[in-house]
Amino acid sequence: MTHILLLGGTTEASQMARVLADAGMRAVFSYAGRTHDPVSQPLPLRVGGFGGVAGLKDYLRTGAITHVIDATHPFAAQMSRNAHAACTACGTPLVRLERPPWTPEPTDTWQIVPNMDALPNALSDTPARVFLAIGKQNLDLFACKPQHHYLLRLVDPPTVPIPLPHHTITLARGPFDVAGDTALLQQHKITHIVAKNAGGTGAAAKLIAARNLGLAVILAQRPVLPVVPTANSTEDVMRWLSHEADRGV
Ligand code: 3Y8
Ligand code: NAP
Repeated sequence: MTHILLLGGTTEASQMARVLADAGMRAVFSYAGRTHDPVSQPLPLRVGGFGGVAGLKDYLRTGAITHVIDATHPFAAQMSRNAHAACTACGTPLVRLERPPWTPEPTDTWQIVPNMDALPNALSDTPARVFLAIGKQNLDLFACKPQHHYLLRLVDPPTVPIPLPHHTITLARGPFDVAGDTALLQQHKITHIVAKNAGGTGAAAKLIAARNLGLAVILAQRPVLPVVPTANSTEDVMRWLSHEADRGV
């Protein structure tokens, strides 16, 4: 009896949940519980960590999970690594639903750095007005560059002090659009965009707005993830599921 664990938290995960629900497939949608009021899903929900690899293995076994779809964000590297380790240990088929990274247009002069830690040093020392569109989990990286004014876009109000002396907070949950992001960048007189190369459509608007306004863009490359079967669309995932079914999984 098929029972799918869908690791969520992205636009693609929500699209996948809709496809699985419409196909009448038995599945559970998993959130980490990072936000107060996540978008509802057309599948049964579970919220919170599993308790590392061991906890996830227990969940796979006790939940009689037959397949795992990792549709987490490309920067949710720990979850993806844990999913690979637990599924390998349990012999549970795993597929990662991923979206391609953003690529610059010929006229773009994006600065690409290898990882999140390299982002602050990509900023010059001259005070700038930076749209720091990385959420709230890595803001401390920028404490070494207090001279800039940072515009922070958060899903929920911060629960701890922000380690940046000059900052403005805007609360919003994507997906975002070009008109809104253009207005935001102009309103705050932004000179630089700093972000993760998340890919996808939900957060691309800021890059298009930056291109239109001629602003500097600094992007962190994605972490390296374990090699697992991958899918670039919900259709690919459904084909993978039927192929696994043909194999008797
Ligand atoms: C909890 C679920 C959907 C999914 C929507 C996507 C699009 C909008 C763009 C900017 C960048 C950022 C952030 C972002 C985007 C989508 C997608 C995406 C970036 C929600 C969600 C959860 C989270 C967690 C949250 C992180 C934060 C990152 C904000 C829901 C809305 C910056 C990533 O407060 C916190 O602790 C937030 C933490 C991880 C990164 C960070 O380090 O702060 N996402 N985002 C998921 C869970 O609990 O499992 O609340 O509804 C989902 C979405 N966020 O179904 O429509 O697919 O990428 N999310 C980044 O790209 O850098 C915003 O502002 O331009
Ligand atoms: P992470 O650093 O890769 O994972 C840290 C721990 O959080 C995991 O080991 C796991 O805890 C728990 N976790 C993560 N995703 C989970 C999920 N979908 N279901 C259950 N537990 C989960 O994760 P993250 O970067 O904080 O991302 C958390 C969530 O936000 C994910 O759903 C991700 O898709 C979403 N998201 C992240 C970003 C981003 O920029 N990182 C952007 C958009 C959306 P245990 O070890 O206890 O199992």
